[in-house]
Amino acid sequence: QYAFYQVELSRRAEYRFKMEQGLREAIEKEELTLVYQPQIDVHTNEIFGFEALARWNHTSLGAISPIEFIPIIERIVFTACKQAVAWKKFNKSAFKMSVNISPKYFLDKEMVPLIKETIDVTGILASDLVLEVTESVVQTDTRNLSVFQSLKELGVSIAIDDFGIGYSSFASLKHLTVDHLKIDKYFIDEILTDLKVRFLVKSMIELGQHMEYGIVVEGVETKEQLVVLEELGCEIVQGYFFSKPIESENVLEYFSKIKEEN
Ligand code: G
Ligand code: MN
Repeated sequence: QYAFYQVELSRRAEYRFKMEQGLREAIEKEELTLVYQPQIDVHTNEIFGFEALARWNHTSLGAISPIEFIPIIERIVFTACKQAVAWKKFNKSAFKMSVNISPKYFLDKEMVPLIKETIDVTGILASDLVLEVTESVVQTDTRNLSVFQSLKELGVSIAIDDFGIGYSSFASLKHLTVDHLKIDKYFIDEILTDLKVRFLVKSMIELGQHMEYGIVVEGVETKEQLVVLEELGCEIVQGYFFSKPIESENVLEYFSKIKEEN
């Protein structure tokens, strides 16, 4: 009998083990934090919502995005909703809270019940919760379709994250009920220098408008990019030009600042 020892495989398994163990400890020690990046409505200059982003600084693995680890996703969704409800008491006017849901979790049997429980326990308005999913789950796989259906029954909003860079199946957009498209930063990076990119963004915005999806543009870093995006009819913008992700204790201050500006 022969056995092949694959160094790369065991290294990956070891990394995974180390990371999951670290994440468990991080939850216990509460080293894992959420930061919130504002999304601005360019027509009214008001806050459309926030995207909750997890930050975890591991001593030996560095800054890691922990979104693949299911107990972490559950924790993130719960915390983000609880925060949204608390901030809404202060802010009065409505805003949305977006959380990233990994494709792996999207098909986990615990996902829909957990989202339902989170809405019930935190009291967030279902439509104020936006689940961001990447294009890979927007396919006409029957399992995905039934999850989309259940989420729609709960009343939560769904955004297609990183739109345009993955497998965009236009056919599946025909079957699925989506609320927002998030146009990926990849396009915004070149919107000033590449006319083709500008046409692509224009087309995505028009597609969204015809389908009655909200359009969120990610990764806007400069005034010049914003000017072009406004010309193209873009509605909601997220990016360093407006704000980097903010720590939770500074969010109320941010609400006040925006109110003063308007
Ligand atoms: O689409 P996704 O959820 O993967 O993107 C969120 C990530 O993009 C976050 O890590 C956030 O910090 C980052 N991000 C948001 N706006 C900007 C920006 O304007 N510039 C850059 N470089 N990164 C951004
Ligand atoms: Mn996202």
